Amino acid sequence: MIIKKFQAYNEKDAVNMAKDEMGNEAVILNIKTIKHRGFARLFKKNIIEVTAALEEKEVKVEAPRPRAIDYTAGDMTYANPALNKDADNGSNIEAKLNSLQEMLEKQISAGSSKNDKKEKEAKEEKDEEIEDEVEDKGVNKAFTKLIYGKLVENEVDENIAKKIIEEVEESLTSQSSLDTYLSGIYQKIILKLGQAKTIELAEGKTNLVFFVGPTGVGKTTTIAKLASHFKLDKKAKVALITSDTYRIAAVEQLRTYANILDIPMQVVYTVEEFNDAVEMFAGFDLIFVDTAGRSHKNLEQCNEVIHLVNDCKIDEEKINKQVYLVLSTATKYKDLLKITEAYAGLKKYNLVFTKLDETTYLGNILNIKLKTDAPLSYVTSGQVVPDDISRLNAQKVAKQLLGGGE
Ligand SMILES: Nc1nc2c(ncn2[C@@H]2O[C@H](COP(=O)(O)OP(=O)(O)OP(=O)(O)O)[C@@H](O)[C@H]2O)c(=O)[nH]1
Ligand SMILES: [Mg+2]
Repeated sequence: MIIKKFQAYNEKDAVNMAKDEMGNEAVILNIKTIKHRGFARLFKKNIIEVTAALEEKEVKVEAPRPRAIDYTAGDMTYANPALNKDADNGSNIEAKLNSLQEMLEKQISAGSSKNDKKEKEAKEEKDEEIEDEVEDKGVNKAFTKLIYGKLVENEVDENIAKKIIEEVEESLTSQSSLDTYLSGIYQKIILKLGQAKTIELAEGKTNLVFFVGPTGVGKTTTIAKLASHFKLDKKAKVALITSDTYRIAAVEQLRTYANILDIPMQVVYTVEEFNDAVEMFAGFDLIFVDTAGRSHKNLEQCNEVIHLVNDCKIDEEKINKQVYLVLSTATKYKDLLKITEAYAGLKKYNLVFTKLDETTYLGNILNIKLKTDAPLSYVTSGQVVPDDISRLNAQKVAKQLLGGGE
């Protein structure tokens, strides 16, 4: 993994610097505000430091791989008493996870390459500290089991949890410390979650944004939240189209939001009417398309939505089509798998996860991201329009999956 830091006066510039240098695949591991101390803080702006990482194609194995892990065995002790010294119990791991941020920063500063002389010296000091730790510790089986247990408890698929652990262990030496190990797992999860891809206004083009998915997951509410954000905060020219004509209440629900936000709305029954509506809204920045919720058990109904998305007539020079598959975090993993299968006909889509306020276990976000390879985008965590929505924060999700953070 390549880790680099970028500093700017605001988060956006720092993230852009990271992307310019490391490419779009770079994933943000950490965002830190560096405040000036003393008198300087009165007239100097704070600096935002972004730490970005990039997965290397080939994983270097520095040492022979540790023994295969028995994830289920109850035995937590080693014959060698020196290893037992570090065999964490539940409360110890909680403490480590709670100080994950601090620990991570230490690991990142030790691992990232810097030219600055002073920073080089500081790095060497840190390296020594870490080497000391490495010497008197050692990743042990009990710790591995606890990490695995945490991930599975948070509903990460067992095979995915095993894979993450194995991949991290491949890059460790048998002498690596628990802190190195834990931050390796944390960083690996962030890399697997990937960079969230959200709506970006494109100059001179209309973003045509479809929201599709099962019944009642929050498609219409999510559209209302985003429409409000883009209209009020970004001053964008926004329009709505709904093809959900199966329930009168559905049209009325969207019309209510359209009226409050003073946004034009068109109801369409066929693909032809849809094409006309898009033409009518030519020159708008954003057109949100609400679709009828479809059960994955009724493939014919799912295919109707897929047909609209795939077969509508789009002038690619003027229109940037994006599709968001909306899923609820409260849905069971097996059902989520079936849902993504039912919507597989969508050629390209991003994932929105709703109702994070209704569950503590976020494993499905990682599971479905890895199963579909579709980028994650927004998460919603309540019914309030427009507040309860945000860009998915991979650091937050990773911490939660490891049992730390909120
Ligand atoms: N707790 C919680 N409820 C939400 C969230 N998002 C939406 N809801 C609620 O979920 C219910 C369904 O939301 P809708 O936006 O109508 O869902 P939909 O996907 O458009 O539903 P259909 O059009 O019937 O398929 C409403 O009561 C929303 O207020 C969320 O993030 N958390
Ligand atoms: Mg709806």
